[in-house]
Amino acid sequence: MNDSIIKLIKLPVISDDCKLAVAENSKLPFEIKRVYYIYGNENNLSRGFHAHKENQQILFCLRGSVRMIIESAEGKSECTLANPSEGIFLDQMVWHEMHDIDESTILLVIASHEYDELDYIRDHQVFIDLIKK
Ligand code: T46
Repeated sequence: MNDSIIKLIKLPVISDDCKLAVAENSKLPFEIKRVYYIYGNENNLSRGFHAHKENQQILFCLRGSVRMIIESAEGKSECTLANPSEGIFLDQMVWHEMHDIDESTILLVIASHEYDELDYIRDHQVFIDLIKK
């Protein structure tokens, strides 16, 4: 395990009678081109199991929790996200898996690129070969 590969990004939170977390381009490691969210995981299936060649992302768990497994050229680690204002930075060439997601979990992802299936590395052995180069 190499916990230093987990890069958490804390959003500023304004607290009054509720909490308001803000993500602004100028304070992020990339410019936001796409936002998507994942919810309604009725069968508690794990997701991810890929890396991106170019796309960079920050994943937030807005409701519930998610156990993230992360692997990069620097090693492998895992963490659990449960704070809506704290996201995990998924840089280029970071293998990621999302586990222990239940039906009520909501994941929000902000991304540096629009969707492109050609940007995905979905074969773990191909990923390992690329990061060893
Ligand atoms: C990621 C993790 C954190 C689209 O058509 N447009 C989109 O913007 C996205 C994100 C997905 N799709 C299609 C591609 C597949 O046919 O939706 C289907 C499910 O995608 P996938 O199996 O990649 O879903 P996850 O939850 O495993 O991964 C998603 C993102 O795809 C991925 O980029 O990093 O969340």
